[in-house]
Amino acid sequence: MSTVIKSGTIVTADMSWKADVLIEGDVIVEIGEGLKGETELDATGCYVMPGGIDPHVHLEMPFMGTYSSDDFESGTRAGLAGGTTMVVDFCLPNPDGQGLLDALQMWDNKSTRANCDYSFHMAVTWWGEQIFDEMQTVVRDRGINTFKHFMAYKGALMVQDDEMFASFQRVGELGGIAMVHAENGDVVADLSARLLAEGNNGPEGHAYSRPPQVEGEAANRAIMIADMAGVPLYIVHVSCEEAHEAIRRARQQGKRVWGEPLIQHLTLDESEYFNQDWDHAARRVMSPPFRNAKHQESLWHGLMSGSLSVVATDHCAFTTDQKRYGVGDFTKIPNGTGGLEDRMPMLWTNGVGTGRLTPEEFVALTSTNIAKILNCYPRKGTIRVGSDADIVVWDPEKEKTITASSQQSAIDYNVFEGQHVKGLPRFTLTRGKVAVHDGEIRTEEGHGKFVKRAPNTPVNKALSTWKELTAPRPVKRSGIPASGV
Ligand code: DUC
Ligand code: ZN
Ligand code: ZN
Ligand code: ZN
Repeated sequence: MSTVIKSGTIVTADMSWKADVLIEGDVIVEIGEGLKGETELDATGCYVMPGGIDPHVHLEMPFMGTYSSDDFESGTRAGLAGGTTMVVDFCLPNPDGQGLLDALQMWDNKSTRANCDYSFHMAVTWWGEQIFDEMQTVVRDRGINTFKHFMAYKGALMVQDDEMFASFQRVGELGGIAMVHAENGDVVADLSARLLAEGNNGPEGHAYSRPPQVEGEAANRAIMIADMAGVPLYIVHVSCEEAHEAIRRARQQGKRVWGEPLIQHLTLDESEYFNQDWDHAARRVMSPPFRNAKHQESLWHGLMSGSLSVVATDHCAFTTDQKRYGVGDFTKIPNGTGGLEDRMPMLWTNGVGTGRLTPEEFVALTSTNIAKILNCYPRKGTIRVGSDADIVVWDPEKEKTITASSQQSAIDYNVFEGQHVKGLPRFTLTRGKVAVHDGEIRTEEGHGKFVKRAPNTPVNKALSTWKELTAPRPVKRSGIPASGV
């Protein structure tokens, strides 16, 4: 079965050119002029881009006393509707001692319903010999090379610095990448308790309890710990200048550190929490919270200058009823917002449409960069012969107003409600199968396959202080440390 995408402009992270794309089965077999196939998709006036990769989603995740409401079926359907053809979900072992392999079994079961390809990151939610041992199996046998650590959610998912340091060293040894949710969980817990004691129990308390400093401090700490452990570091949901500044500095110092802002933080601000009705604000409660215009500008500049590498969603959707678990206590509002269907159109509209980003940069930020970081490039993340035919045919003239009533996600609202977007998929293909055909959804439950990702070899220790740390130490005289030690 062959399909040809005719008369479009191919856009990769490198360049754009006019050509047809011929697909046989799952893969791209030819790129050139005048190609023929059994099925023809007309891409006149459109860009032909690698499908989006969303490296940060939580589908059917047990969290804060409930489960996130989009599962692998509705979540990947939403992604495909918006031009995303691969998602990476976080496998979260129960911190009460569940092993990594047991947790993976649960994630394997849930993910069989995926409409598009997917992979997992592994979360390290507690530390012990079992975790140390199983990490090797996770990397070598299961093809998962990324390990996430929560520096927040005290008493639940949070790990301590000594655990993080031990885990980071192990990840480095195995050729993996450490990831962090960077927020100082101790400070958040203290501020939350104080706010509640003062009677500030509404959703705006959530924003007050997580100021930019808690994120900047944790991002800095994670960078320094990663440096000492000799492991590359990926910081998820970077929302503020303080964390961005730490990432910029680290990168300038030659450290392998990447930052991932979310489309929500780029386009929605803290006014969503203040002087709003309870439901409106609670539906937007996520961690980190939305920030002010100064922070948003910093994030955009990071994308434009290359100090921030990837735009994701942290898609973690809860219904209004679920959000209402937190009436009277904002710390019980399930944290999370949706975005899978809207990431690509919102970034195109607010990035390319405003002249901040070129189409090539858009491709890099939504697909190519993360495929390279996660080690699934060029199978994913580009348009080239031999690559999987995960493709979005993007119509820059197609417009809509985002509204919950026509979305794929299973929840009853949309945080982007009323936003006008220009730039939408005409066709989305997942490994050669047309999943979106001119507005019509033709997804196939179970079509998605797990994407294995090999560790990075040789293990990357290109970190600034690594050599200093391992160099012979200066001799101590009469118990007084030599200066500089
Ligand atoms: N933040 C959220 O808002 N939801 C899921 C987990 C997270 O870190
Ligand atoms: Zn997080
Ligand atoms: Zn600017
Ligand atoms: Zn997350």
